[in-house]
Amino acid sequence: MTFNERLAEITYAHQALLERANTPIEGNGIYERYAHPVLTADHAPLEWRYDLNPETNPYLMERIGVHAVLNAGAIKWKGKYLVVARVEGNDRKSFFAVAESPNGVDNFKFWPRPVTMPEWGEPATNIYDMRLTAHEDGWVYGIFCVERKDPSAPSDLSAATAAAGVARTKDFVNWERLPDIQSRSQQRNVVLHPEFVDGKYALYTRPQDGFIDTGSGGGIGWALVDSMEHAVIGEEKIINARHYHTIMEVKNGEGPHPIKTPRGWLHLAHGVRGCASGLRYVLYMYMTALDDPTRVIAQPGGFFMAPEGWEYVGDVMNVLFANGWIADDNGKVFIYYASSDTRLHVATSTVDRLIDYCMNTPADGLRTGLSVQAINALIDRNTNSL
Ligand code: BGC
Ligand code: BMA
Repeated sequence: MTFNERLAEITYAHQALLERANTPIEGNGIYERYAHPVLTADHAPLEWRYDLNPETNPYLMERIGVHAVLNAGAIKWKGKYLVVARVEGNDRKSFFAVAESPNGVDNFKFWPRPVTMPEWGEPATNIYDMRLTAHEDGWVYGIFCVERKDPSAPSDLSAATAAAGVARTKDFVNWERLPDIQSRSQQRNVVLHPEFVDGKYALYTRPQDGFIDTGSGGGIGWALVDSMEHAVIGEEKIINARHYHTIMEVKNGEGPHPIKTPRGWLHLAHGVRGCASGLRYVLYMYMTALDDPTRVIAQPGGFFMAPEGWEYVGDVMNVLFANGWIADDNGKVFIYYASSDTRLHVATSTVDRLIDYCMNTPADGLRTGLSVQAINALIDRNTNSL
């Protein structure tokens, strides 16, 4: 095949992938999954991967491999559905890139260049999992994990530290980097609440003992800080704790910032448990009170979404992770979730259905006897209503 024939072929295939229509799949009534992922490694622009000059690349080989597109922050902006995805190269470095869609479910297209994130302090080895918040102060903030080699363990090549990086933008191209959030512990899942609380910025946190181990860090925390320009986490209150023999026995973390509804704040989070095949990441939901975002008012038992079918397979198996969702003015909700650290999907629902799910799904009784009791209570109601 000549250079030009090959170029025509890969250009055609890329275009066809980007324009592929997506269709919802009926499921459990709570949400719909979709036939295709919204972004994959193959969506990365050809200009990022190929040297398109026949002189310097006569075989038209890929020069820079993109391996995965996953965990994306999301926001509705100027009528478009925008995600700031974690893009991971074959070199295991991840970075951020903006992609936009006219309808939220297909035709996602990356902007011409990935985000050039300014450094702060010791340059990061890796950055990932951005949570976007259009704050009432007028800025759009991105808070993300900044991973660096652990300086206290120079000979352990896996020893790393995780901190929360902060940047803000008005156009998603130019980012103003602010100092990393100061915290007593390492932090990977920090999320900015969209409103001031008692005149302060409010953060969902996830204190952890080490880089991987959350240890004594009891769950999703909450902290108020005076400024995002030099945020310091002082007092941290655990608002959503982990429990033995639940879907979040080992770790949990806030997803995107919660959606404000008349009935309370709707939260999406991830829960992790350990099993023989490794860590299993699933998504779960809870609600907190409108006048007090730290007070849990509903928490359905078990997971909201777990890997299904081919979602189970990927670079890091058995993982669903979400750090972005969009609530439209008409109440439709677009949940952007990644499967197995490999590709990004969408699921849709509505604010009303998600509230119903949270308010009317039995809570986790934390033991098997109570699970059976909940089923019997449902059977009784169904029998009486016949
Ligand atoms: C990976 C993340 C992962 C974290 C903890 C990092 O090196 O890039 O995807 O969440 O380690 O396992
Ligand atoms: C981490 C997260 C994600 C990732 C997950 C599974 O803790 O921060 O980046 O999806 O593990 O590997």
